[in-house]
Amino acid sequence: MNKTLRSAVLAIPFLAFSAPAPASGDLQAPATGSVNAVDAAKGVVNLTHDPIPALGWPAMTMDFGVAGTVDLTKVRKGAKVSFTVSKGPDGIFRITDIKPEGK
Ligand SMILES: [Cu+2]
Repeated sequence: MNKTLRSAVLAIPFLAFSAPAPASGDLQAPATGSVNAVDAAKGVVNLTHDPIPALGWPAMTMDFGVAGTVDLTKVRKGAKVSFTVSKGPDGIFRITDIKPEGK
């Protein structure tokens, strides 16, 4: 088998992996970032997050609202965190899980 043909054959299985579009209200993605500010009373956290490829988002600094189940009282300014961003049925992205990175 020549080199060009072999490359073509090896590439074929990857064509099967096109990501299915998630149902509305079902879109969520893992992310990491660092905490700039926390307002536990309002349920808002300001983060500088790394790129989120699953959402097509570049790295940026932004406010996130959190779901009612998220306890922000243990989230500290300056902490590196892992979190989950989920798109609600209202089309708004919120944090549904947040914890110190690596835990
Ligand atoms: Cu963002």
